[in-house]
Amino acid sequence: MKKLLYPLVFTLIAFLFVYSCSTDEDDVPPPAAIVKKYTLAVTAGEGGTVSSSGGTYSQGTQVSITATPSSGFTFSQWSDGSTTNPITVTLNSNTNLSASFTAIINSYTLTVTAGEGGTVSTEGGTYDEGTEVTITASPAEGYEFVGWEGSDSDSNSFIITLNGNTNVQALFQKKRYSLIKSIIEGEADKVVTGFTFTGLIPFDDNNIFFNPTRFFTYPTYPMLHIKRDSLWKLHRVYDDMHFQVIRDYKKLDENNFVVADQGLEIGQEDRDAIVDLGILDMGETYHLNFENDVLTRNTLSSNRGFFHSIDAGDLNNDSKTDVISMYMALPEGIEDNNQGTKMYMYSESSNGNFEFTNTTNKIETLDWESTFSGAVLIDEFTGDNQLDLIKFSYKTPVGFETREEFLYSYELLSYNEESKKIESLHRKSRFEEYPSNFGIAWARADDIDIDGDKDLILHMERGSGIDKIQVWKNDGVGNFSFFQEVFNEFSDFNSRDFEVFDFDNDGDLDLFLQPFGNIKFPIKFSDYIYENKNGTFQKYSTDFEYDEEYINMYMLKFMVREGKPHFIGIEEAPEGQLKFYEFRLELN
Ligand SMILES: [Ca+2]
Ligand SMILES: [Ca+2]
Ligand SMILES: [Ca+2]
Ligand SMILES: [Ca+2]
Repeated sequence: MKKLLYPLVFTLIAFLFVYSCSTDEDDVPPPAAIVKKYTLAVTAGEGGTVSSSGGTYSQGTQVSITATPSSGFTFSQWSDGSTTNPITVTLNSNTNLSASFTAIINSYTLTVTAGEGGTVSTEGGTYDEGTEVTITASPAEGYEFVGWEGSDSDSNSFIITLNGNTNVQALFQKKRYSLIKSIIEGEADKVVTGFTFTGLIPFDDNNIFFNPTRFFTYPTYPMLHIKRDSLWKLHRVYDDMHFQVIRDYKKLDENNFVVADQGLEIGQEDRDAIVDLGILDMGETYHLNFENDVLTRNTLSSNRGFFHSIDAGDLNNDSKTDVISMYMALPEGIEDNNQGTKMYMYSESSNGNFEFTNTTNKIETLDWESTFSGAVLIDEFTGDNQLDLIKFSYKTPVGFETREEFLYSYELLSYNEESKKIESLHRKSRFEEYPSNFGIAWARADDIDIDGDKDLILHMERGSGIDKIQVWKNDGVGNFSFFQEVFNEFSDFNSRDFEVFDFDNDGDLDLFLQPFGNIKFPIKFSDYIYENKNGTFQKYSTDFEYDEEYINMYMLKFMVREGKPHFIGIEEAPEGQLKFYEFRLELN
């Protein structure tokens, strides 16, 4: 108890002492009041800044803060609800203050129109800045969407974000192609794939003859009649009419045509350097008649051989059609009279009866008969209105010896009234630009440069899929010189045969190189068309392609239907089935 009492007593005495002193000195001021401090924190929301981020201030201090909006924004309000700017804050407590800003919304006009040939999903309207509007263009029947005026989008449907007044127009054009797909079911032993590309004969608007026999491979297959109603349909299989390999054909009139059937490839069953004599199965020259929906066949040649090229015309001015069928050589040891290249001639017995007899004796025997030739052509080349005949030389094939002086040449023949024979007018050899070890295998004549004489387009081959297509120009009397190489071994697709047609409707003939063998998809038609520009062929300048549904296309064959260019495409399909595609081109 004693110990607790002492501090209390001491404190009491001290208090009395202090109190007595105060009462003795009246002017001493009271102790100063303690000044309070507060913090101010100022922040800016998105879209602006504030003049101060705050700090620590004495109680009652007034602080002025300015909120400054960024470009595209306005000041909205302070976090205390005030819209005064600048704002003055009196610090009587710790204070947080935030400025908020609002984006300025502009409104813009969108105008959407459709060019000829289609419609658009919206006409547009007035929208706040930044609004996203989806626009879709829809082509009318027979038209296709090609792009937008006012937008880089190449899709027919795209989203536009409005950041200004905007005009867009959907552009359409007449469709460059229309497609008819026909799936033809055939019996497995009548229809094969991997067929040759030369066995399809587009006979007329509604009839195609197709022999799907393969190169080098047994068995042979019958001729198929493929007929078009609204689709192409397998109309008839000619089981009694097989071909070895149709190499070339020539239409004589609306009912008659002749074909060169080469047989299997010079005994080269396996394409090595050794001629496989044992499997030789040679072809013939045939005349075919198609009347009353029935195809009939007559054999013109009397000896089976490697008939490789055919053409027809009245060569000796007697009004009876003459057919020249060119026969490539057989190796020694087969039949003596079948060796060497020979041209056979078959002539009508009377005008227009299409009954042919062998008239080969009307052709002068050439001193280079024993050399190889790959193609013949009949047309008027010399400016005398009398048909001429050209025989083109071929390279030296495997297993043969050829006289050098007859390589890389052509021979032009014409009818001689005195001798009554079709005689050589001249031979031209050794073209500088005639590439060594290439042979001419296919030829067509047309006036490429519109100067009144027929020029030549030539396919030449080295074998193993190495091909060239060259143009030779006529000097007016049948002397040809190299002009242009249109296609060569460096081109990135396979082509051997070609057709001419005025694709761009400007009066000159353009070129379609018929591609075959795993044609690239999408199918870029423009890769295969060469426009005639004042006599020079140039790749077609406007890209257009088929990309809708994958097709493993094997070949595209040109045909004119109803006056328009068409491509007949055949797809690689399971055995026993053919898929026919008809592309009608609209290039004007
Ligand atoms: Ca004749
Ligand atoms: Ca002539
Ligand atoms: Ca010409
Ligand atoms: Ca043209």
